[in-house]
Amino acid sequence: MNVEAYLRAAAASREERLRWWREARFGMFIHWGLYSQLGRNEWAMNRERIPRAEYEPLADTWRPAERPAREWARLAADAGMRYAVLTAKHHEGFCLWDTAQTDYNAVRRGPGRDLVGEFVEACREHGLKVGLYYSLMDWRHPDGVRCATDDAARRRFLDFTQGCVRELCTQYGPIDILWYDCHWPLRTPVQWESAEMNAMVRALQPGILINNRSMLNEDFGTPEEHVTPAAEGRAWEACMTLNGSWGYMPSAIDWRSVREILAMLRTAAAGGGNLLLNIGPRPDGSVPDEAVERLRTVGRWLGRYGDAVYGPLDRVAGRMEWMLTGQWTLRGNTAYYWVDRWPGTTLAIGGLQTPVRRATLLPNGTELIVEQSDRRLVLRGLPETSPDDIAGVAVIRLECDGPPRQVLGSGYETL
Ligand code: FHN
Repeated sequence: MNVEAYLRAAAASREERLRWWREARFGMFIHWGLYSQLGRNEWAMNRERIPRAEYEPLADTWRPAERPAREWARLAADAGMRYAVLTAKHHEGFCLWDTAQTDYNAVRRGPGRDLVGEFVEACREHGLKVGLYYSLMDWRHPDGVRCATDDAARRRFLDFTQGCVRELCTQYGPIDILWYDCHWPLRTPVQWESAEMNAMVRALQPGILINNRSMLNEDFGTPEEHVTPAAEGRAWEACMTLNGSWGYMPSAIDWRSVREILAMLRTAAAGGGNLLLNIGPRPDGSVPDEAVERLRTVGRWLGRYGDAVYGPLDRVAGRMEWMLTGQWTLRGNTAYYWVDRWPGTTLAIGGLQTPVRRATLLPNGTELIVEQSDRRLVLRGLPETSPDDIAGVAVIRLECDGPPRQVLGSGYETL
């Protein structure tokens, strides 16, 4: 395999393949598996050292409700999410599709159904792009550990892995995202045959996006539980939980607020990245109320202010300064100021170098009075209190005479 040729070819088509994804901005992550029945996070088997004989009967007791993926897809669409990624196989090794690689799968065991197929169908019914998560690490496969020290075991495990990935790329029509996870116990992409495997994937799914967790950078980076922009030009997607647990865990009660979710979304939008926000459905597939409430509220907010989030945006870093009343997203000659601390009837912004032609309040475009000197912009005619009754995060659109630029120096000069 000519790995350099593979990497060059993948790079050549990358921006075109990424176009829809960059503009989509926001996706749903779904962690659902045998572990959901325990309700103690997807790592319970490992952290509690649950014996295999005690864990595997979960494969026969699991009885998901009728097509819960439709509820997820509808919720994702209501939340303003444009794509969804389902754990087709997590570390526990249970496959949610009808794989020929192992009988430890949702068709042959308890569910008696192709849960991946139901997910793909539901996504398409709701206009969502389809992502499949695949854990390279496998706690159940007999070669899942010894593959690191035994060549024959590694060959068998790679054949299993590549067999699973091939099925996911051939059994469900167009797949938009392949989301690998956890490369333990192998230590290099050569050991994983990552280039060979991903070349197979791209041959089967020419438009697919592959994340960076098969030990090759591929199409996008995946900061986890923090929203940290990658270097300019590098696509990235922050994957985040709503309550600190990926898999269902009712005792994880520290739910992120809508305002925290909007702050994550803004940081992603301002940094040229995406947000993949997770739900951990109950074993029957239903979604915890806390998640439903938050996601529907975020969707209502995006229905009003989505212009500041979706589509091609410019990076804020290096162009705008931090402020006390709000934060920025940018597109061309337009700046969106997300006001999460409402200042009252007047808003002042220092250091804006670009002339502002027009300032309006989204979503209805209420005109604001613009007073601008070379040192500060003052907007008057604002309502006394925040006009956003959803999350108290209003957005002011500044239409400028050029790409917006704000300079406040070291921060110590004032007058
Ligand atoms: O161990 C997994 C974890 O369970 C979860 O799936 C996250 C999601 O990105 N990935 C791994 C931890 O990095």
